[in-house]
Amino acid sequence: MVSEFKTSQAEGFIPDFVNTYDLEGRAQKVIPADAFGYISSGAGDEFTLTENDRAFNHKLIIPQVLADVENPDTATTVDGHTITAPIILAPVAAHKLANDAGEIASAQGVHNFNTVYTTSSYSSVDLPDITEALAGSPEWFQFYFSKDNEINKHIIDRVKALGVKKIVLTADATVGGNREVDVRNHFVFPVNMPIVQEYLPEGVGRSMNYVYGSAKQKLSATDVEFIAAYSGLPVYVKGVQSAKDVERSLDAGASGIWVSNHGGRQLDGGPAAFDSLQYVAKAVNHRVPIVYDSGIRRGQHIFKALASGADLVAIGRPAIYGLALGGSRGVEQVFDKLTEELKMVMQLAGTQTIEDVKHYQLRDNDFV
Ligand code: PYR
Repeated sequence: MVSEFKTSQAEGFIPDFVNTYDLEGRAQKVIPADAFGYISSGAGDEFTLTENDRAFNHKLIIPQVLADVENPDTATTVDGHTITAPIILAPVAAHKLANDAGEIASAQGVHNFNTVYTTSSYSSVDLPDITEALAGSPEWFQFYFSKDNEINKHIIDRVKALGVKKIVLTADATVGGNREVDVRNHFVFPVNMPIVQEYLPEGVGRSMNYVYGSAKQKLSATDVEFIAAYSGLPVYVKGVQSAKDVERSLDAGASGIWVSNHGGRQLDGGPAAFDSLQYVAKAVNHRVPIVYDSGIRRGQHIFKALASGADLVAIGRPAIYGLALGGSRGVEQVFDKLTEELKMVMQLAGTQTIEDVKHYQLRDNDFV
């Protein structure tokens, strides 16, 4: 058994918050070392994790002057709901690792900012409490699929009853990546995962590999078809980085594609997700919306992702560091900071609206 777990209880705006990169070192001081290692690290040599950040330099935003732009508008529409900016919360396991208030505080922060919250199957708070804290803001549900379809049906019944708008099938984590930091730290979850308790009755004291091993390994197009047919909800496939997986997903009835390499936590040695985005966008060819995550730390990253084919970007670690340092206010502040940066980039790039950003032509960087 794990000994009693004590983490941050912070609630309130984070002082001297300059950019999201600064938050990691500060969060490290308030999150227990093994939990911080789990959140922050990537797989193997962390090549892919590092590339996620570097790859944004492969494309350049050329300033547009005399562009007749003032006070750019970052708002966009999702699920018939106008959100403050095209930045949503990615699914992240066990927010209680970062703050005692866990997903409740994250959901409140997301609601206060006004965007979409993606509930992780491995949340440390149960579904109704997250939905209540969201107070009507759009909620998507990220599925880690059970091997048992009766359990899957029950989970779908629960999320549908709560009014969840979309189901996101994470398909790139059928086993854990090579999380060497967790191995060195002997990391096990000190908190439960109530949403999946039917297939993971005792989450406390379990390693990430054990948790992944409890879910389904042999995912295929049939699983996408099953979720779409049983739920009647739009299904997004998350972890797509190739044209082949775009076709498999769309043929199976997916309503959206989520480009991600899981924040560099899964297949080390793979491409930066941003480098994959252009191939995926070409293959999707505007047939369905694209969500992008992995490495978003700056407003300019958001601009580049939108100009490369994404409709929305999702953030994980920066929001979790905000949660650790400032609870719901910290989460809100991270979204606010990225929006403020995006707005500044939009002005300097001569783009008034998010649609303008999506039509903006980035220049290839021939110098890297
Ligand atoms: C992760 O640790 O990356 C999960 O998605 C659970």
